[in-house]
Amino acid sequence: MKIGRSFRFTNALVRSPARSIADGLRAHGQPDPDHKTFMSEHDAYVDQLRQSGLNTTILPSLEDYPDSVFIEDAALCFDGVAVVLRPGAPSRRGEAPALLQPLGELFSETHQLGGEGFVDGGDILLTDTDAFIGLSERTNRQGISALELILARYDYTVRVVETPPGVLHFKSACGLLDSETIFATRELAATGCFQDYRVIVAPDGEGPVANLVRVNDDVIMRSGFPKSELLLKDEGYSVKVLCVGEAAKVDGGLSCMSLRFTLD
Ligand code: CIR
Repeated sequence: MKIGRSFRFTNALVRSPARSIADGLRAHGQPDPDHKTFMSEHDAYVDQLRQSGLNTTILPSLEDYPDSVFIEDAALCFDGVAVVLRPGAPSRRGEAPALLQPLGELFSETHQLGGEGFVDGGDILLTDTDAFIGLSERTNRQGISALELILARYDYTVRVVETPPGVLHFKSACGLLDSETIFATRELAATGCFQDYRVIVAPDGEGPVANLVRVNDDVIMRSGFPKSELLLKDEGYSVKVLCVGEAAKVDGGLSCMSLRFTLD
């Protein structure tokens, strides 16, 4: 096992937002995202990944799949290995087969989730040693068992956890800060699921910021959450702030718009 494998990366894969993003799934009837504004926020996101040291490949948009910009839900990547998942939402199932070719070109080892179960990448938090996988409306036990068979080969201990009620994905409520530290909402931290880790709790009222990403030396977080920004800067992290307001209208955050990984 390599220390830092959970946040030291060389590459990222993103998918350009489709014009159909206005039809993206959302839980609470938020307004439609505007494609042009989404594009400019996405450009800034890609710029930041590149500034954080990632060789970033942009895949073309998929108009038939409004939510396909949220590429992280359709695959899991680590250490030169790609696993094509099976998203839980029926309208998103086709996003996974669409990744087979691009991932096959980049990775020497690719797997497809076996069986009939479902897993969304947004429900998987990888640390250097553990794969926390949240049961959610998108991820079920059958899917987790199939993924466990694959992950066991790569030195990950699978920890099945509960996504808090009303939260879309497990990682909507947490993000990795470093090999020992996780940032989490108060509600998720209180479950005790991260007992072997140092947990920094998101300030009250700033729950949505928990879905941050650590990329090499930087922690990338959503704008508009000043208490969290200050807290993480005080903890010594190099914080980069991005606006993802259009993604948020369809329940998207920061982690879900990229797959981050290391290629030799
Ligand atoms: C969905 O409901 O599937 C999309 N509108 C948003 C997915 C965001 N993905 C994530 O948090 N991992």
